[in-house]
Amino acid sequence: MSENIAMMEEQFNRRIAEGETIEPNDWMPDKYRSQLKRLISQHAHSEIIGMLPEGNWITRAPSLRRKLALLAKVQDEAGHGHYLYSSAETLGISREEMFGQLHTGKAKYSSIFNYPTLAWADMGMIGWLVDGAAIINQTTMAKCSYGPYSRALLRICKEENFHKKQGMEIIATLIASGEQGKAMVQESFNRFWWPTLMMFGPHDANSPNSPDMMKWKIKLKGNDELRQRFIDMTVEQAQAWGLTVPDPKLRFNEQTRSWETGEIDWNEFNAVISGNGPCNHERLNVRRTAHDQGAWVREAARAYEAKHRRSSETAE
Ligand code: FAQ
Repeated sequence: MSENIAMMEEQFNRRIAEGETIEPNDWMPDKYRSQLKRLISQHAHSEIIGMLPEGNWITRAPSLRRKLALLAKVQDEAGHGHYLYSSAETLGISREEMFGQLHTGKAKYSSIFNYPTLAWADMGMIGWLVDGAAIINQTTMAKCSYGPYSRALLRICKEENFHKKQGMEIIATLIASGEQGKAMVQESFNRFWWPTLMMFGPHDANSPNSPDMMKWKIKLKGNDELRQRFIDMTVEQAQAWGLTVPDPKLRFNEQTRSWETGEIDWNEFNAVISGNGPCNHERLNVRRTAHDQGAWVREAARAYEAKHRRSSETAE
């Protein structure tokens, strides 16, 4: 490392330690930049692929009110994808490059969206559990060191809060409808509980990205601490609804005042994140097809932009 770079890095680390925000034109170490590109683009892909499991139920929502709410939620996820892709672009990566990484399987997206949505109760479960987990992770990261990501997350979290309440309302309504509705919720809970715990990533000891990310305050808390926060909050909500957490090893530790769970099936997690989960192929195929079918829109947008550029140049 040249002396000059070493000095810049020292100054950068000092800025981070003092809680300053890093902005796109500031100097940053290459690895800080590449970690952010990876993290933010994966998050953007998660929002876009995350539209698919819920999109599946728009035509089958049980009432007009539910259909409107679900449509609005899925549109919000598209909006989150756009803020996040824009935020990643500030680091010098183009949208086309990010899409290429998604479509070739080079970039990851959240494991949770590779599970099917088999029942209407799953729409409640996604709001309650998946948005609930996303909020815990993202409200913490909203205080991260990179300005454009932190600002995008502030807005995203406000909308995710709405999404969570929408999901909880679906669940409360199904439970209040009687035994059949409650059984539908329990069945969905049984399928979503473990995959939701996997959203927080591997244990800290097996998380290769955490040391750099925490040193640079991209991540402010480890995967295990955030997962535990989610478990403690959610187990009590499940109990209040009379639901059973599908984990025979679940027990309350009086000393730590928190809930201990059985072990996550890491073989399943590894299979899902390496492309072999229940819906990986289907999700990517839908996404690639949508991208191909949208080629004419991108072409028209480019032609429109070029025409306007030419006419403003002529006017000058
Ligand atoms: N799924 O070293 P770590 C949402 C990968 S948005 C897939 O611990 P890191 C909104 C990881 O990438 C949900 N891959 O990684 C919504 C790495 O592989 P790589 C998405 C995972 O980055 C709601 C390897 O394993 N949220 O839900 C997963 O330090 C409803 C080693 O892991 C975000 O993206 C996983 N679960 O920590 C939308 C938030 N976990 O890249 C629609 C931002 C780990 O080296 C409907 N992301 N991997 O090849 C994060 O906070 C972090 O990326 C973690 C992982 C915590 C997910």
